[in-house]
Amino acid sequence: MVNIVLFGPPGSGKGTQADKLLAKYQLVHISTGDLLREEVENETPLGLEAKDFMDKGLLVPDEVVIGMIKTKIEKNPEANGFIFDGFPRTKEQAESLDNLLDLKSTGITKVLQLEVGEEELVSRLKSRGESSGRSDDKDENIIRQRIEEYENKTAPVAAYYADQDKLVKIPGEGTIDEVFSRLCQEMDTIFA
Ligand code: B4P
Repeated sequence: MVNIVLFGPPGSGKGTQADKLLAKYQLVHISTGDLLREEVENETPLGLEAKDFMDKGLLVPDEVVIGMIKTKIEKNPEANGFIFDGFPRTKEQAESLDNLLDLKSTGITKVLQLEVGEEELVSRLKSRGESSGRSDDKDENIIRQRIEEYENKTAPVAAYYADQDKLVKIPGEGTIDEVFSRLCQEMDTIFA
């Protein structure tokens, strides 16, 4: 199996690039952001709990997110591999993911970290907020809170994967197609 983590701050292009990578490499996409938004839309107990955190720009508690990932992995027993988008976001999530993949005798192949400057992140998310209806993209203070949450809790996860020699940094600025072609260069080294 080939299991990829798309890593980076909010607005760095994870969701955008995951969609393009799936089409090319036939992997199963797991986005915790999408899964959480689905729960919120369906007003499930999990969604109602998550909404409070998301609307404030905070991470949803680990146990909630890890449970969702476990279910999604179990629902795809025939997958050739997964693209994890927006997960893991804490060291505890990273360790749990290793344990879940270990049960399938597999592990993370590579972590692709998209690097984008803060002002570019804010500008992308604000412009998505004008059309997407996403409550966490509308207010600049919430956007900056999400970036701060990333710096404090998520950025340290990069060191966890760097220690395992799995982290590759990719410049995330430029057009969507330019970033995609940089990601494909890395993906092609795996599938070569
Ligand atoms: P996510 O859904 O993961 O949201 P995101 O990080 O903001 O989005 P993403 O990074 O995928 O968007 P993209 O850059 O593609 O999380 C939302 C919330 O859910 C979190 O704040 C948290 O509360 C919760 N959550 C999710 N996962 C969690 C976890 N594991 N643990 C705890 N809580 C969790 O797109 C942004 C915009 O940029 C788009 O409009 C796009 O078109 C544009 N764009 C992309 N690439 C571009 C480029 N190269 N040039 C110009 N614009 C570009």
